[in-house]
Amino acid sequence: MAIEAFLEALDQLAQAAQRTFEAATDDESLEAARIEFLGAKNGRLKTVQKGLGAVPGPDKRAAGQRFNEVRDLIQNALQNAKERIQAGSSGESASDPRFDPTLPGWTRRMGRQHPIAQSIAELVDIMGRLGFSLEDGPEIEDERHNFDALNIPSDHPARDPLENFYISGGDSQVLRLLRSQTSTVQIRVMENRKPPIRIIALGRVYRPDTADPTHYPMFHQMEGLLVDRHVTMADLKETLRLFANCYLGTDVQVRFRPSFFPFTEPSVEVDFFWNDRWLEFGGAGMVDPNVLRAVGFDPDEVTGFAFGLGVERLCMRRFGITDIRDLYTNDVRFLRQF
Ligand code: FA5
Repeated sequence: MAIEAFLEALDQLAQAAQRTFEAATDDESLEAARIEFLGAKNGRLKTVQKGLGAVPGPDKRAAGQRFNEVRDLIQNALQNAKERIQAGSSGESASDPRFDPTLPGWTRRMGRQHPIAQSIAELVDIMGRLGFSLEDGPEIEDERHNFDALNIPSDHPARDPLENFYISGGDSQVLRLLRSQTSTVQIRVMENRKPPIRIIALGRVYRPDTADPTHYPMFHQMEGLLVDRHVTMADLKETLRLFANCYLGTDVQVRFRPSFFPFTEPSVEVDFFWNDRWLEFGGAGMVDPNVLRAVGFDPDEVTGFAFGLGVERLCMRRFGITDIRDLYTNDVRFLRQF
């Protein structure tokens, strides 16, 4: 074998070995590379070494020297790769003079869900266990679903432009608005389904309320609706008590105060006694017979209960948040706590 061919084979081997050791990412791939190039029996270095015997006598010494250099080079490449893998994927090695072990490390923070998203997931889970399935409805509503079908007459103060976000333009026949309550979904479900119905709806609602510690112009409600034969106020009370026990703990009590909503009769406000205080969380009642008739149900055949709870207030009590505005200021120092 001419010395040129031998040296060429050595160069190619050195390059291939370096590339392969640099590409190794863990102990297994490095060991596989070591066997490929430095294996005692069939390693590629061994194979090339066999060609040394065929190099003509006068060139043998030079060829042997180059062979030793390439062998050292490959062994060094193996050693470097070993250190790199031991030092971890950062590529820093303790023997690297640029590595300063006194510098603070990189902390990677875990992302987390917003407290409202966490609350919604838990509310869906609890109500699911009580047999309520989740329904959805649009945030841009028409007057029929937000008011008319809910027995809210056209002169009712709840329809006042100062109390709602009406949307101008579009189809002039239908006045649209950002929904002010999730009770709209009650109607959408009853229009499309026959009893028994047992659903919740969870989503954003909008009211031009001035922001203060317990009010925000955009907030979430959890609506519940159950329509079936022989549904009574006792079922409503028991369902809300069970819900409150699951979400806020077994030390919570539930109180119903007489109230008025056009779409329920009788109507109540729902308070939970928790941490030494009564707090209002929502409204509820027995579905008004007018509402049942408007969707084609016979009030002599079926009855129902409905409730609408403020999700922010539930979430605030649960996490000990005292100002609703903190939920929407998007200050990660605050949100990171939950
Ligand atoms: C209603 O919206 C009725 N639709 C509830 C209902 C449903 C009654 C089904 C009967 C049957 P109300 O306007 O009271 O009710 O609002 C319910 C809850 O939403 C309140 O108790 C409160 O927890 C929450 N809420 C109301 N306004 C705001 C606001 N601006 N910011 C945060 N939460 C609010």
